[in-house]
Formats: sequence, structure tokens, C-alpha cells
Amino acid sequence: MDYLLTEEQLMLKDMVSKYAAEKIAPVASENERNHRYPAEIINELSELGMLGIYFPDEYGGSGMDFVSYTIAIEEISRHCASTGVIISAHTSLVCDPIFRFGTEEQKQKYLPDLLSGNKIGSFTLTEAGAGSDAGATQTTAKLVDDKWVLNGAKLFATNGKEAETFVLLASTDLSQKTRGISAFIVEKDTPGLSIGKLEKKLGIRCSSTAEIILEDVTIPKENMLGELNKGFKVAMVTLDGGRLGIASQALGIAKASIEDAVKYAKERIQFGRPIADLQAIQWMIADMKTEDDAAKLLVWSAATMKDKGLVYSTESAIAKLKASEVASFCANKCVQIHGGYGYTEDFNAERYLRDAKITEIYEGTSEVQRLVIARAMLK
Ligand code: COS
Repeated sequence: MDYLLTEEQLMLKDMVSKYAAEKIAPVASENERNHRYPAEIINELSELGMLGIYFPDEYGGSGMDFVSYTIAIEEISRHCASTGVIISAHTSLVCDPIFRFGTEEQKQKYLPDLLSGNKIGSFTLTEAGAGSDAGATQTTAKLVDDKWVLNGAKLFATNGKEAETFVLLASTDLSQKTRGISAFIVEKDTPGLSIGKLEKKLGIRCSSTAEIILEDVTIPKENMLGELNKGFKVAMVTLDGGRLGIASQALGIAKASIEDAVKYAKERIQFGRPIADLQAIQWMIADMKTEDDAAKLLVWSAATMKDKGLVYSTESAIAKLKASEVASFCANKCVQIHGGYGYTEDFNAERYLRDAKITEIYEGTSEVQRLVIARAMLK
């Protein structure tokens, strides 16, 4: 399907794929087992311009398109899905809303450090009682002496431990639910902001997932991102892009599952011949490839819509729904083809399965994606 890509996109794909195979693959499993944030890899990917792929040069971005971004996330996630989500959350959920909704001053102040990878970003929407129902946000922001004072606790913030810049959603009018939420840019060293519980997770263990506690966190009035009480839309538009980042991460996991399954099927001898000769295995591999190609077309199509400036909320939900379910399907088959060995840490298959599951949950569960798609169909 690479025939759909431009020369520039193909060059990027080649560069990232070689980097990931040489530098990420050898350390991915050990890092994951030790819950180790891949700081060195993130630094090197920053130097390669991978933390600001689709933003203009004037703010320090790499000036490529969004399709290129999806390709890079896929190639990185092919070897380490944790690294994929670290970059995706930073790019899609922090750099993107600042670029799209920020004032010129905010862009000048925050984007160069974020796009160059000098600083890592974290997006904090979720709370204990506001998961799929993101509008139930209870964290508050009150204007006191012309400054915003934030109080509450956010949950499951990807990059929460390493981030220096947060894009944070808080209620500026609790009675208005989704129409009373505003977005803010908050710096890590602001007094009153602390990192709470760090989650212990089934997979993507190199990326931190943190609770962010806000106790009278006082920030300048100009740190509101976008308009007062329009933050829910900032979050939803941001998640439209973020969901394509996760869909691309899912494509990476699916690709890893297919490549490892094919390799193992050719090597593993049972009944006197490679198991690749068995139709049961062949059909699994055929189904994996077919599903993966379908998912990739959906992701690239929605990414192209974003590049063209079209509204792509429904297409993003469709792509994320399909790609995440395909990642789980492929990872599950990869374990199955590996048999008993697939259930051990001697092979990467078990990691792919653990990593795949979260793509069906974060940045909107598969049920939320179906809700978004159904609402668009039935309105
Ligand atoms: N783009 C622009 N605006 C959007 C939008 C989008 N993709 N989706 C919703 N909106 C707008 C709606 O048009 C509506 O606007 P008005 O106030 O002008 O009527 C407003 O946002 C509220 O939308 P809606 O009524 O659909 O809100 P709901 O409370 O029903 O929530 C879902 C909708 C469930 C889709 C939303 O809460 C959601 O995406 N939940 C999952 C959150 C998530 O992904 N969390 C992951 C954590 S982030 S890492």
C-alpha cells in the first residue's frame, strides 16, 4: 500500500523504520519489563524532528503533513508501542491544541520547546468520575484577582511524570457541564501542582500514567487556551487528532504481530514441516493482513482529511475503532501462532497483546467511538 505515499513520506518511513529497528527494537522488551521511560530514544527522536512532525518550521516543527505523522507513529510503535504513545500524546494532545487554539504569544512561548522535544507535554482531561463522560469534569478553575486558581485531581495523564507542560481541562462553570469547561496551559513547576499515583498497567509500561493533583494552582489569566467555557470543544477537536495517533500506534502493533507471526510460522517445525505449511496458520495470517490493510486505509484516509482541513471527527472515530480492534485481533493471533511460546516472555507476542488492549480504551473506548459514529449516522 506504500504506492499511496509521496516520495517524502516514503523517505520518512524508511528513516524511522531503520532507526526503530536499530535503536528501539533491541531495548524495547527490557525497558517495558522494567517500566523504564526511554529517555535516550526520546532525545534521539527529538533530534530527528519526530516530536513536532507536522507543525510549521516557524515554531520549530518539521513541516511535514499529518499522514507522515501517522507513518512515523506506526513505525515507532512497531517496535515499542510505549514510545509511540509518548510521542503521540505529546504531539496530538498538547502541541496540536496549542498550535490550533493558542494565541500567537502562547505559540511563541510554548511550541519551540515542545516541538523540539526540550519539554514533554501531557494532556489531562480524565478524572475519577469523568472518564467516557468527559463533561462530568469536577476540577475547577476560578478567577481570583485576575488569575486562574485551579483545584481538583486529574487521572491517567500519559507522560504525567515527565511532562513540563500540561494542557488541562477544568470547569469554569460546573452548572453548565460541557458548556462550562475551559482549557488551560499549566507549567509543571507551578506551586500546588503535584504528581500523585503512578498507575501500574497491563502494558505500555515505559510510558507514565499519572494522577495530577491541583491544590490552589494559580496561573496567569492569559494561560487559558481558547475561549472561556469552550474547552470541551478544544478537547473534542484535539481528541479527533489524538485518536488517529492511537490508531497509528495500533497499526504498529498489528504490523509487529503480523511480521513476527510470519517469521515464526516459517521457522517452527511441527509434524515434520514448518507450521506455515498448515492451512490453519495460513488463514490466520491472511486474515491478519486483510484486517491490517483495511485499518491502514481508514487511518490514512482520515489523516488525509485532516491534512486537507476537512471535518474528520467521524472518520477519526471509525479509523480508531477499526485499527485498535485489528491490533488486538492480530496480537491475539500472533500469540496463538506462537503456541505455548507466545505466552512466555521469550517472545514479543505477549507484549503486543498487552499493548494492543489499551488502544481499545484510551482516547475514547471502542464504545465511545461507536457512539460518535452512530450519532453522525442518525442525526
Ligand atoms: N468536534 C467539535 N465539537 C464537538 C465534537 C468534535 N469532535 N464532539 C462534540 N463536540 C461538541 C458538540 O457539538 C457539543 O457542542 P454544543 O455545546 O455547541 O452543543 C458539545 O461538544 C458537547 O458534545 P456532546 O453533546 O456530544 O457531549 P457528550 O457529553 O454527549 O459527550 C462524548 C460526547 C461521549 C463523545 C465525549 O464525552 C467523549 O469523547 N468522551 C470520551 C472522552 C475521551 O476520549 N477520553 C479519553 C481521555 S483523553 S486521553
